Amino acid sequence: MNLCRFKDQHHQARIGLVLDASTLVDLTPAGVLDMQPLLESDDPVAQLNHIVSQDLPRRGLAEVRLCAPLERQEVWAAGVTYLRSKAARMQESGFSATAYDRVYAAERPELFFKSLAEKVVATGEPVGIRADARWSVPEPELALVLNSRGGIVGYTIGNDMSARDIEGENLLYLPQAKIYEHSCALGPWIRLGAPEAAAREWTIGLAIRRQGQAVFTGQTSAGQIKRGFGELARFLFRSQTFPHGAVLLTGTGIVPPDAFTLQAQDLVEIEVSGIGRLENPVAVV
Ligand code: DO4
Ligand code: MG
Repeated sequence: MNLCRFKDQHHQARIGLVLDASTLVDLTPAGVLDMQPLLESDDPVAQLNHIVSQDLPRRGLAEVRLCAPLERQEVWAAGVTYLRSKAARMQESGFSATAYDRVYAAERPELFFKSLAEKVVATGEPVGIRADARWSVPEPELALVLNSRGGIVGYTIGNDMSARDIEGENLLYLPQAKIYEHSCALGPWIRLGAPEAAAREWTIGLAIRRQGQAVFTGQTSAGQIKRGFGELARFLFRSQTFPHGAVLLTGTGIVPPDAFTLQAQDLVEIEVSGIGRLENPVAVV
């Protein structure tokens, strides 16, 4: 079951349920004006099944603009959860290489703040590459949608855009490598009702297109993530509260070769088999 936020022709944000590749049900007439009460409920899927048994208006997906599927949640990210990410970062970072090695093996995961909800870009909107970076990459990641109790209520797709040269120059520059204008994309919607074991079977694919040609493609599986999803969520909620819930990216397992950097007007496509596709053009910010 896929829950989305969308804007109609009057630019009003609404909540919908995506039925198939071309149709959604508008939940507004059933009184669903925000996602949060659903995400906070004990069984959002049962509630939604009940709601859609009413006769609600349907809309073509092509007629609406999808918004990023979050409201007031903070977005956080886990790092170095795949061997591929550890190896690439050790390679780029010289004197701080051992930090990545140690955090991969440590009990405590790397978790960092990524974005405020209002700064997240939706599918179709541009993701940014920093004007002062020379080496920029997308990071395609499975994202956990967490309620205020730290429970995993769903999944979406995340792009943790990163400036590898800035991170590699000095690990203390990580916030500048990771947090800047349009550096986080989420979408296209939230997949509800999938247990972790099913989500770990999903494949994650990345394609980067330049003038219509694929200049990089890669694939991994969510099953390669070293840590349990519950483990990541529990660390995030240690000594911290999230009254509106949180979104937690789970790390990247796909890293383009070192000679590759994104350029303005590239198109980044991230596909997660159990969710859908997040697509964003690239712009310099
Ligand atoms: O350690 C720096 C960031 C790691 C990261 O974003 C990832 O592995 O996805
Ligand atoms: Mg990342």
